[in-house]
Amino acid sequence: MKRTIDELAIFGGSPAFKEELHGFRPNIGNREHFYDRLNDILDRRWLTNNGIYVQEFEKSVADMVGVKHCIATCNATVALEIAIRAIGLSGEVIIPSFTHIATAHALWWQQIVPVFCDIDPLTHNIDPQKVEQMITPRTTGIIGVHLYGRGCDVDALTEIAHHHNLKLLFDAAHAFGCTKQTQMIGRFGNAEVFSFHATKFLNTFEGGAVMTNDDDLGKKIRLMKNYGFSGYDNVIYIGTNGKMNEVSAAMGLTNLESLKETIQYQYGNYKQYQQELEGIPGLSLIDYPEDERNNYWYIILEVDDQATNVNRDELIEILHAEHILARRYFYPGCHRMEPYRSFFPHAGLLLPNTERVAKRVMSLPTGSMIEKGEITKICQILRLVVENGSEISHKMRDRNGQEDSVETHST
Ligand code: T4K
Repeated sequence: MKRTIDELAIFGGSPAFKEELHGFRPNIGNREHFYDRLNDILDRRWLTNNGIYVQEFEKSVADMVGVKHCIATCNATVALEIAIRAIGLSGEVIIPSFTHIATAHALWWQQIVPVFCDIDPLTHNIDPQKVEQMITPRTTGIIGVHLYGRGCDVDALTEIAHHHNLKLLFDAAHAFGCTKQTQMIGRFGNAEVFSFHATKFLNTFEGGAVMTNDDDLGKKIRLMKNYGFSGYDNVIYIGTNGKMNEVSAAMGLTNLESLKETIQYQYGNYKQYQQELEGIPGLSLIDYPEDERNNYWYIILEVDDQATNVNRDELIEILHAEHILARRYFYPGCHRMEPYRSFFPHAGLLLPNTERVAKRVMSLPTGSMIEKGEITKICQILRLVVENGSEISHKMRDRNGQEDSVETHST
């Protein structure tokens, strides 16, 4: 355990972890079950194109969520692109800027303008009151994002969509296994999209799915993910190759078997972080309402640098030096990334909460690979740093100043 700031790796001490502690080590279920499925896939020589494992995976997910149609895809970005097209979005679509760039790119990729909306500073989810202000005659829809698996204000967004005759889609990339109040996420809007990427709570290596209760839409999306083929030689829509393969589905089915244990483990990590960080001034964990189900996959720390005296970026630098790979999800906000930054250079003026939150949050390492003792070590470092915030911050700024001047002299 480090007791003084001179022991911190940033000031020359040895790193707290020999190897880098990654944030999102994939959850991997029972290997024997996975190998059995893999062998079966190889024996049967059916690797993709709506194989039996994809069909079983789709049925399992649909049953679990309680939705009529689950259309598995190769990833969530393509699932979003297909859903956006199938629903008929065009012109402008309102989305939060505080999300992964995939939400915005899925629109722009098909010449639809993402109109960035501010977030609620408490939940970090899109603020429905601000949505109303962003509607123009060109607006055709809204994409809500259930950030960190915490459901956004579905009721308010549904009402706005109804009132203005807009389509409503949800990016539920983080929210598999979560509820909004008592309802499983995946059931809302015209459609919802899950991600099953390796770094997600439930993974299929790469993968995603569109969920919908609309029979016609479900049918259309199913055709669109297979180039629009309806029968061997008949294409009836524009389409793409968005198919999930059999190995991915086998991984998904295997991981579904241990979903309960995975959530329990995650919940344990979250509770441990919560307890061990308690009372550290200026550090607060995003909490998940106890009356809603969450997968607890994201441990999000908010840093109030007025109280900690070190800012979020300095904290990240300190943690990285200790080989703790905390991440700034989702800094700096989509509006500050290309091509949006160039097209809408002043978008930030309407996004004060996004700008502020994006500078304050970080995601801490978790997952089934992390041990209790490792979480304790991370929390001890955070406590040591905050207890000595001013001194550390001065030391880092002096050091950075010196490095700058060395660079200036040598150029
Ligand atoms: N919408 C939202 C709101 C999203 O967050 C995302 C994706 C999407 C849509 C699009 O979904 P997909 O099309 O990807 O299905 C990662 C993921 O690639 C991305 O899926 C995810 N969100 C985003 C939040 O995180 P990166 O670029 O930050 O990942 P990377 O490679 O830096 O990995 C993160 C950590 O996980 C590292 O510490 C390494 C570790 N890791 C990663 C992989 C891939 C492992 O330990 N093993 C692995 O196999 O984007």
